[in-house]
Amino acid sequence: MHAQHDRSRPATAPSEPILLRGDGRASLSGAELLDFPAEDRTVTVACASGTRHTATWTGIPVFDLFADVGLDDETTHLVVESADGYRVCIDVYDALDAVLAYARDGTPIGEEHGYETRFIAPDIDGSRTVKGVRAVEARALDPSTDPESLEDISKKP
Ligand SMILES: Nc1nc2c(c(=O)[nH]1)N[C@H]1C(S)=C(S)[C@@H](COP(=O)(O)O)O[C@H]1N2
Ligand SMILES: [Mo]
Repeated sequence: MHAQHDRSRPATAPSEPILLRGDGRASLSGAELLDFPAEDRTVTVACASGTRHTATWTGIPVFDLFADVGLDDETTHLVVESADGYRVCIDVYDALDAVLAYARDGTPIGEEHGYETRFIAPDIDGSRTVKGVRAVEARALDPSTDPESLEDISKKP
């Protein structure tokens, strides 16, 4: 599950940058994303409606993305947002194995779907595997803050 990605496999760079907010801010272009070592995760995406499918996703361990931006020790959650406003809030422990994926079963996601990147983690609900990631923000939430109050997981048109 944590096998290092075979770098000889062709990869297409996502066309949109990913915005990071931690101690600092950064915007990583698709080309810069491909410079990070990638890993594979075989994950079953399961929806409350009953749909499930398993695939091997290739991407960058999410916390590696924050190497230059810096991450507060107090970080409790990652808020992951797509361009259309779909937004989830993930406990950092559930995000430890997460990747920002750009390929699915060896094919760039954008070649087969209407989005190019996906937030994938083994232990989160399918509804929280965000398609078309635009931004990842580290948050230190007060225990009185309901993480779900930061989410918008209503279906987008
Ligand atoms: N940006 C975005 N990501 C999203 C959604 C969405 O509406 N917008 N739907 C979620 C839900 S509810 C599920 S179950 C899965 C469905 O993924 P699939 O199309 O690969 O089965 O994507 C999730 N990611
Ligand atoms: Mo879903």
